[in-house]
Amino acid sequence: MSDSTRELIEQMKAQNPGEPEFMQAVAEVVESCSAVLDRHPEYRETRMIERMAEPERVIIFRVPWQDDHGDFQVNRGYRVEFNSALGPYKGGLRFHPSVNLSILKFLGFEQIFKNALTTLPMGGGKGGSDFDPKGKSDSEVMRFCQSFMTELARHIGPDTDVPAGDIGVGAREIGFMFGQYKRLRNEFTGVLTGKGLDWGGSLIRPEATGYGCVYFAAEMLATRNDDFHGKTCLVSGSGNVAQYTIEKILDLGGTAVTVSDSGGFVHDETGIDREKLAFIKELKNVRRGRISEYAEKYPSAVYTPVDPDLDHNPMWDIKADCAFPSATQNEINGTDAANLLANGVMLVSEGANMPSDSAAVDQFVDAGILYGPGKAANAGGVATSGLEMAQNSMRLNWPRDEVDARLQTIMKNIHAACIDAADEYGTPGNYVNGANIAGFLKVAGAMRDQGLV
Ligand code: NDP
Ligand code: 2IT
Repeated sequence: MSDSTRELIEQMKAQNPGEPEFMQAVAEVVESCSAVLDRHPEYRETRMIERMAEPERVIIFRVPWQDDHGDFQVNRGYRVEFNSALGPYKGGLRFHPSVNLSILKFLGFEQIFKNALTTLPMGGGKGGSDFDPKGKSDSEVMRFCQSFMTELARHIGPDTDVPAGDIGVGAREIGFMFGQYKRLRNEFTGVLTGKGLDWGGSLIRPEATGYGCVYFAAEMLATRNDDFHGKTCLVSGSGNVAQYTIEKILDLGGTAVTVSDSGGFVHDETGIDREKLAFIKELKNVRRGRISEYAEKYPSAVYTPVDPDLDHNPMWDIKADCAFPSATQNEINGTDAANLLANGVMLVSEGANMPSDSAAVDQFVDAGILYGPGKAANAGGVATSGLEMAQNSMRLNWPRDEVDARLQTIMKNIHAACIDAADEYGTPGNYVNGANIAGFLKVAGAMRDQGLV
């Protein structure tokens, strides 16, 4: 790392104290783009990186609601409107007790580059709350969502800022928030994506992140004349992204052998087939149960609860060919990465956002495996949100095959853009540099054209 890059990172750290996740995401982009700044000194002179790392606007608000006992509750709501150079702010809402400003700023920052890579006209944003939907009744979730939207509604709109789902926000929450927005505004518009199919949603949006992540992985494998047939895959998480990752791995001839939640992981050596996947979907989406139930139902599986005293996750120490982290940030640390590599993993495709910490990323890149960072590999979700916005604007619904074909083309193009940028800047095969540079160049060009705003 050059002195000027190190200085820039240190200066930004000083400006953002107590925001480790945000600084982790920024430092990676700054490092990747140092070669771009050398070639484009005008971007250094116009402080392009510093401007990109400052959100255009951060909204923080009180979310009061009443639980089923009639007790008063209060949570904190956020929307980080990070960058609108390419289009309306676009990005998900996360409801999880761990949510804080650092996490939402890292997610919003990565979203800028991810959305640029999709080639669709979307800026970057992210939001959410420290509300925990776990253990809450449907009525409690509805009252929370209505209160959250009562404030958020004044800041968003179909041409301003278009939120969607993320951890803890799925079809149910999007429905409650959409209903409240419509009531407040007296407008039926595409203000949220991930809507129900009968009221403005797009086919393939629920599947898109997982499917897209596997399409991206298939593109990476194709660079080595390889494919999914016979590949054993580790998948973490058991939510939206994990479920459709497992489904597409099956479609393409591979086998997923793990699935997890915050309580622990399940290892099913015999593979998660379609019947078992249907059980996971029903368990997680309908009954909202724990993944340990999988091992109670299927004797071929072994459940291992999380051990907080371990410095690594034993799930990443299972022999496999590919890994699809699909739960949350920093779920793979340096020890996990070393275990994956020692066991012969040759591909990591990130369904989650920033699931590998920086020590893990360095090891994957140094080892020269096929490593697809989240902002490229999981861009299929937001890309299909962009397709939902397009359909809403036209007041049309495209058929399933058409949306899926567009998603596949977008993932292919993102893969090609990463490869081209990595080649162009002298680090062939480095998808981290490729994604960061290709995304940066597009956003920087738009910011340059639009002047100092
Ligand atoms: P879901 O809420 O549907 O599922 C999240 C899964 O991850 C659950 O199994 C959950 O377990 C687990 N998980 C969440 N937080 C933690 C944690 N702190 N420790 C351990 N496990 C955890 O969310 P999604 O599937 O939508 O999101 C998963 C990841 O994919 C996130 O990183 C998200 O940002 C990213 N992503 C999502 C997109 C989308 O379209 N939904 C698009 C692009 C990226 P438990 O139920 O026990 O909490
Ligand atoms: O991280 C992400 O890209 C998402 N959670 C999806 C965002 C979106 O607007 O569909």
